[in-house]
Amino acid sequence: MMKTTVKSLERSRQNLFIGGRFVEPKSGNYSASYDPTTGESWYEFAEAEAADVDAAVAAANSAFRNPAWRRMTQTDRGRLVRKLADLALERADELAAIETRDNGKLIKEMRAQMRAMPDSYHYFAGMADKLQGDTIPVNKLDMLNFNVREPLGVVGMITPWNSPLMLLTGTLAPCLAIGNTVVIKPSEHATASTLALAELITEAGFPAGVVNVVTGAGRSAGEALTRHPGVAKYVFTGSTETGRRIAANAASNLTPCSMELGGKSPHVVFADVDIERAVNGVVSGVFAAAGQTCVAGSRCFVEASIHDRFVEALVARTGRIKVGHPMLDDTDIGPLALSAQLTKVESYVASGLREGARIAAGGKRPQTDELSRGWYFEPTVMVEAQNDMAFMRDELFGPVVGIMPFSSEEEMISLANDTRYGLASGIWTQNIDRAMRFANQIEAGTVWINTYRSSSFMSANGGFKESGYGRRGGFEVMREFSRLKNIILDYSGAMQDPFVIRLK
Ligand code: TXE
Repeated sequence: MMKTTVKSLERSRQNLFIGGRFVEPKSGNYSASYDPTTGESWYEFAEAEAADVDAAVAAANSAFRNPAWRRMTQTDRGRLVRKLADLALERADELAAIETRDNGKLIKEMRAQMRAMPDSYHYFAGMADKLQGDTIPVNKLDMLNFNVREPLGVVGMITPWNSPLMLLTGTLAPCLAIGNTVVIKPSEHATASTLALAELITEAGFPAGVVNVVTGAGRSAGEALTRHPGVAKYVFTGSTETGRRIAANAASNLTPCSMELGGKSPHVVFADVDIERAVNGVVSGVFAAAGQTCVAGSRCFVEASIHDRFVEALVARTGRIKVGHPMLDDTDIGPLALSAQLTKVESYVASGLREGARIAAGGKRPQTDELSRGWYFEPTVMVEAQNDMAFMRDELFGPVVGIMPFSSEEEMISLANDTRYGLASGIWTQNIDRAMRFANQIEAGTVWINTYRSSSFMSANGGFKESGYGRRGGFEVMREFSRLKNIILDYSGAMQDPFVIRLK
C-alpha cells in the first residue's frame, strides 16, 4: 500500500476511510484544504454526507461485534495500541510536516508534539488490562454481586483543527485500549493528519472498521454523525456554540457526550514574582501556537503596584517575538490556521478599541511582503481592558491578551471568575498560601502555579461551566469510555419461592 507522504498529499484527493478501506464519497464531492502560509489549496478531501456516515457507523458497529475485536484479549488489544504508537513514532516527523502544512502550526512545535504523542498511546495501552470492576456485599448466602466494566460501542469523535492528532490521541488511545470502535469526523480545516493516521491503523493490524474517518463539513457530515442512533457516545472538542448544538443533537437519541469547549482563561500575576519569568509565562500562555489553544491565558490580571512595569516588560518581550513561516526554526508565531480566524481576531481587536481598550503592542497583520499572503497576525497586548468588553468575554483563539490591574486578592478572584468559561487558570506568586487560596476558589478545571500550559496525559483535564464536561487523560478517561454492568450470580442451587424475594 502506498504510504501517505506530504508529497503524495500534494495536489491529490483524499478519500474516506470506512471499514478498513479508502473509499470515494457517495456524492463524489471534494473540497479544498488550504495552506495558511499562502491561502492556496494544497489538496482535496472528500465531503461525506449522511449515507457515508451511515456506512461508517455500520462498519464500526459491525467491528464492535466482530469476535476478532470483541473477543481479543485485553493484553492483545494493548499490544495493538502499542504497535500503533511505534508506527507513529517512526513517522513522527512526517506527521509533523503534514500538521504544519495543513494548519500552519510551527514545525518545531509539531515535531516535539508528534515525537511525544506515542508515549501517550503507550500509557493508555498499558491500561487495556487494568480496567477492573469490583465485588459488592450482597447480604445473601451463596450469591455473588459484582460489577464489570465493558466498552461502550461506537464512539463518535468530532475533532478540531488546532493540533488534530494530539487532541485525538487523548480519547482515541483509551477508546481503543478499552475495546470501543470509533468514527472520527476531523475538522474540515485540517483533515490530512487524521487520514495519515488511518493508514497506520491498518498497518498496525487493527481489524477493519475499528477506526473509521469521515471527512466533511460540520453542517453535513458532523450533523449526520451527531444525530446517528448507532453511536454510543460523542467526544467533541471545539467551540461552545457547536458543542451546544451537538449536545442537543445527541440528546435526541439520549447519547452522552464528553465536551471540551472554549475558554477565556485568567492568568494572574502578583507583585512578589520575578517579572521576567512571569512575562515569559504570560507570553507562552497566550502567544504560543498563535493563541490557538483552548487553554490560552487571554485575560491577564496584574497586581496594581507592578502593573506599569509588567506591561513595559511584556511589551518589550512581545517586540522580540518573531512572526514568520512555520517551517523555519527561528519562528515563534506562525499564521492563524483559517482566514476566518484572522477576520475574527481583527474584528475583536477593533471592537476592543471602540470599547476603550488600548493597544500596547501589535494589533495588526504584519506589514512585510513575505507574510502578506498568509493569515498572520502580530502578537497583541491590549491594556485598559475590562471583563465586559467583547474581546475579554469571548474566545478569540488568536494571539491577543487583555491586561487589567487588581488591588486585592478578593477583587482578583471575583474578576478572574467573571466569565462564562472555566477551562484553565494560572497564577504567579511566591506566596504558597495565596496560590492555594486561588486554586481553591477559581472556577476552572486546571490550575497552573508558577507555570502555564504544562500538561500531562497522566492527569484528567476538562472544563467547568461553559467550557464543557467530561475528562480527558489519566485513568479517569478509562471510566468515561467504558460502562459498568452489574452481575448477580446465585450459586446456592436452591430455587426460592418465585413470588417471595430471598432475604438471606
Ligand atoms: O469550530 P467548531 P471552528 C473555537 C475557537 C474558534 C471557534 C470556531 O474559538 O475560533 O471555535 O472554530 C464540527 N454538527 N475552537 O469553526 O464549529 C466541525 O466540522 C457536528 C476551540 O473550527 O466548533 C469541526 O470538526 N459537528 C477549540 C468541529 O466541529 C459540527 C478548537 C469544531 O468546529 C457542527 C477549535 C455540527 N453542526 C475551535 N458544526 C478548542 N476547544 O480547542 C461544526 N462541527
